Amino acid sequence: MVNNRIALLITIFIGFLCFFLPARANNLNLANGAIAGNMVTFEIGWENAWNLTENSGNHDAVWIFVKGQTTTGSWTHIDVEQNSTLHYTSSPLTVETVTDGKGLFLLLQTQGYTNVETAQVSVKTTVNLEEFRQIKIFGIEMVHIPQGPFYLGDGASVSSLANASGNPILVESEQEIDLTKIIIHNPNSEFSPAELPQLLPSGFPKGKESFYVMKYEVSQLQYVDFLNTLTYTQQKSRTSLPPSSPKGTFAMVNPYQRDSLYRNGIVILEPGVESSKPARYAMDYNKNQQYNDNNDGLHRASNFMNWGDLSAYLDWAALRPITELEFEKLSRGKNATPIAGEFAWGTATVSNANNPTNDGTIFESVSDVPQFESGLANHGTFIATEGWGLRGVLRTGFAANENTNRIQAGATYYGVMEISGNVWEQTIMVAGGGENFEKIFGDGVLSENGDANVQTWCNPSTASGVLLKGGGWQSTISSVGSWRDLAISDRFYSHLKPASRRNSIGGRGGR
Ligand SMILES: [Ca+2]
Ligand SMILES: [Ca+2]
Ligand SMILES: [Ca+2]
Repeated sequence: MVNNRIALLITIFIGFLCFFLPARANNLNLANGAIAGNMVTFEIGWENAWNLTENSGNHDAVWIFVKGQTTTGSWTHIDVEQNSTLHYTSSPLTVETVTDGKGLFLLLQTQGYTNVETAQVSVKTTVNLEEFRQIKIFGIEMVHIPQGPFYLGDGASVSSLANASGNPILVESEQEIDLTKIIIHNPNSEFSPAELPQLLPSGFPKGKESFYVMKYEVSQLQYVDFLNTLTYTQQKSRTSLPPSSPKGTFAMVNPYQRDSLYRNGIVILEPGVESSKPARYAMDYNKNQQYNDNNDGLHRASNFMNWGDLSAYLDWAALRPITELEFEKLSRGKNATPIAGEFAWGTATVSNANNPTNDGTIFESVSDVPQFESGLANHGTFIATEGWGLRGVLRTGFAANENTNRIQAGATYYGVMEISGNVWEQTIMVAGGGENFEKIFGDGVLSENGDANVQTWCNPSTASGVLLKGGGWQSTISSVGSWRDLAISDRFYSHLKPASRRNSIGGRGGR
C-alpha cells in the first residue's frame, strides 16, 4: 500500500512538503486543490514565513509551478499568467509573478515572522485545465538573496579565488571581470586546479544582483515527484537502475553495490515497460514494502545525483543552477568581512551531526549538541574507530528548531540550510566553460532522453564547468588552508567533473 501524503481531489493531486526554518519549525502544506477552467485553487499552510525587508533583512517564499497530464498520459509544464492581478491570495500572502510565466512566488505581504495557518490561493494558468487527466501543483521553498556587494574568497581556503595579493575580492557589479587580475590562492597541490580563463563575461551571474535560492537541498521526495512526471526513456537517464526493475528496487544506488544505500530510500513502486509505460517511484527506506511511510526518510537530501540529474531537475522545475559567486554571497552575506576557513554559519568551527533521532521521520534530527560558536553539520570524521560518521544523508533542515540561532542551525547569513555538509552542492564555476553560463531559466521541459536543454548551461553529460561546493556527509575537516570541504570558499575539487553519481552529491538551484 501507499501511505500517500498527497491529497487527492477529483483530478488534482496536490503535493505535500514539510520543511524547517533556521529559527523555528516550519511546515509547508499544499492542500484541497480544485480546478475550474484556467483557474487552479488550493490552500497553503506555511509556518514561520518571514519578511524582514523593511528591517534590512530578506524574505522567504514558495516557488509554485503547475504540471498537467494530457490524455495521452504524458506530463507537460503549464504556464501561468504574468499579470499578477489575475491571481488571488488571501491575507497575509502576496503573489510575485515572473516574466516567463513558468510559475510564481508566494511570499508574505506583512513584515516579520508569521504562521500562515491556511491561506487561499488561486492561480490563473494560460490553458483550460479541464482538458487534462490530472493536475499537480508543486511548491519549493526559496530564500530571497538581496542585491548588494559581497566578498569572494576568504584568503585561505584551497584554490580559493583572490586578488593579486591573495586577499578576498569585493564584487560590486555584474559587469565583466578581468580574470587576469584574479589568482587561484593556495592552489591544490594534489590535483591541478581548473585554469581561469581571461574574462568572466557580464552575462555570468555574479551575485551582486538579487536572486532566489532553494532553502534546502533537493529532497528524496522531491526527486521522486520529479521522476513520476517523466517518460520511461527520461527516467532511464535520471536513475541508476532500469525503470523496468522489479518493485522495491532501490533506483538511485550504485548498481554494483545495491545494499549500500547511504540513507537513500528511492524505490520502484510499479515497474515500467521499456518505451511504452513509465515506472512509478516512491520511498521505502525501511524496506517494509509500505511505501512513503512516515519513517521512510522522505525529506532527507537526495544523494547519488550527478550533474545531469540536478540540471534536469532544475530545468523541469523552471529554475536554474547557481554560480560559485552566488554560493559565496548567499552564505556570507553582503559586505561581510570573510573569516579564514569559515563555514556557512559564519565561523570556522563545526560540530559533527552523527547520531540521528526520530530517524527517517519529518522530525529527523540528531542528539549531538553543537559546541560554542560551532554550527551543526553532517560531515565525516578522521577518527578511524568512528568510521566515517553517519555514512549517509540527513533530513534537510535537521538542525533547526524553535530554539536554535543561525550558528546552531548551521544556516547561512540569509537562512539557507545545509550549505555546508550533508550533500555536496553543484555550482557553476568561473572556469572550464562554466564562465559562459548565463541567467537563463529552465522552461519545464526536458529533452526526449531526459536531459536539461537550456542554452549556456553546462553539458549534462560531461559536467565540464561544474564546481562541487560545501562538502558532504563524508567530508573530513582539517586545519584552515588544508582539507576543509565545508569551507564556503574552498574549491579543492575544481578539477573534478561530477558526471557520475556519487553517494554524497546532490544540490539545489535558484532563480
Ligand atoms: Ca516503508
Ligand atoms: Ca550541502
Ligand atoms: Ca528545457
